[in-house]
Amino acid sequence: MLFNPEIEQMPLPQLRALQNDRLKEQVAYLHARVPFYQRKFAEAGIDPATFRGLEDLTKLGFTKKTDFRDNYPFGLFAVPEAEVARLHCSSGTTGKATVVGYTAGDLDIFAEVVARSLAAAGCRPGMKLQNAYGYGLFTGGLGIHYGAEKLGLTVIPVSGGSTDRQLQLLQDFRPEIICAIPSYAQVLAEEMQRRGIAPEAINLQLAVLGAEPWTEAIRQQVQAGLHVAATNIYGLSEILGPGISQEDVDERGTGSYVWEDHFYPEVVDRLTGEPVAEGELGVLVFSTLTKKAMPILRYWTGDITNIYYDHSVKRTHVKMGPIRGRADDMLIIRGVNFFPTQVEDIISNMAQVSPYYQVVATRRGSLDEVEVNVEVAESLLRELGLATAALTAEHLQQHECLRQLQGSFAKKIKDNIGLSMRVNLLGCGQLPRSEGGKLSRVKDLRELK
Ligand code: ADP
Ligand code: K
Repeated sequence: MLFNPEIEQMPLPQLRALQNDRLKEQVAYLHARVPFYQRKFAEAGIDPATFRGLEDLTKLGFTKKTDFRDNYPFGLFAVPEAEVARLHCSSGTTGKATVVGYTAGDLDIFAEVVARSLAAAGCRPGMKLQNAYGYGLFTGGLGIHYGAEKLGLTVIPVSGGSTDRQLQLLQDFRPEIICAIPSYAQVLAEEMQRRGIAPEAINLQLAVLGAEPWTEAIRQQVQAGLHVAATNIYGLSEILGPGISQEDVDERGTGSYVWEDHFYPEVVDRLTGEPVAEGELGVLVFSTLTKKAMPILRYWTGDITNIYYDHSVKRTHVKMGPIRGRADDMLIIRGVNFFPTQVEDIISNMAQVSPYYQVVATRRGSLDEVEVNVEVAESLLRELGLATAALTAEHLQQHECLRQLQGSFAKKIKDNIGLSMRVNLLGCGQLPRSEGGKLSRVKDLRELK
């Protein structure tokens, strides 16, 4: 079933013309309303009166995450605050950094593209969907929610976590669909097996998974464990939220359709910023074509992937491959975006620790874990008579102040970043430096990649 066959099967020349018209409109709209883009257009020599559309788009520089931070909170909005119907933040950012807004019309489009996505995933009106995406400032929960309602599904808004409750509802309410981050779907599958719940005891048929990278191996595991067909949903807050692209249930493994009538994709070289040939890997860049509260042009997602037309008979829209990595040091931990510099910001406000730290991500079972190794400030170690020692569990036992430091640091991380991390305190020079005295701040030891 196609939710919007007219659009999803629109012949490419017609789709291109539609994108072109919409882009021209978006440029004129931004030019009239948003100083940030007025400046960017002036720098690029773009004048709405002569702008030809898609062919002129590459003249414009990229919009980056730092532009959101610099214009915090509402500097990129194109409508008065009173016309903003909802605000969200990108996951992993508490308050500052990435705020996004939607008009009532934007929310309709959000629901439309999620409804399209769920239909492509195999969902049909009348089915029940257990939504294990997090509800709140994060776009995932509510984004899926309203799209599911628009498609005519019954939504069970359980949100993330509490595995006991998830498993109970799967057995009692018997939903056909689960939406979750892939690693959490793995947890549910493992828990079912551990508790001896047969896949037949639940009624799942479909899993719609996204918000973090995943692999074919994970797909196989989830499909076998939950007795489902599992498809990929992709998105990001700066452009909208989940529902920017979606895999078709009958075309699993061939890429996810990008809803090109609303989001114009480009893939560019990570170093030069130049567009690459169709199918080549590079950084994914999006321009919104219809947004009103916060239209964004040429947003540098940092996600590495490729886009290509595979001439499927089902839809005309372009497909994107799985996300292969990041062009920056962002980590995605249990679906939550996390930059190691967020730890650095906390450290720079704590006198008792040194600037030498390292973030180590591992995957235990199917869930990501993060440890922060940090060297204690030399002054504090001197005070304790430990300046030359490698810190051990015994030292922590002897010195209450070290235990307190460990606890308060972990709490600051949890409060500011929203993720629980284990903190390990080290002595001076205990972290390995490379030749220039430099330390690699991030070690991603997770298998996936
Ligand atoms: P979301 O709620 O869709 O995760 P965020 O703005 O919190 O939105 O995070 C967006 C980022 O999450 C993307 O830029 C990408 O790195 C990652 N992401 C989202 N969906 C997927 C997916 N299906 N596969 C891989 N990475 C994804
Ligand atoms: K994410």
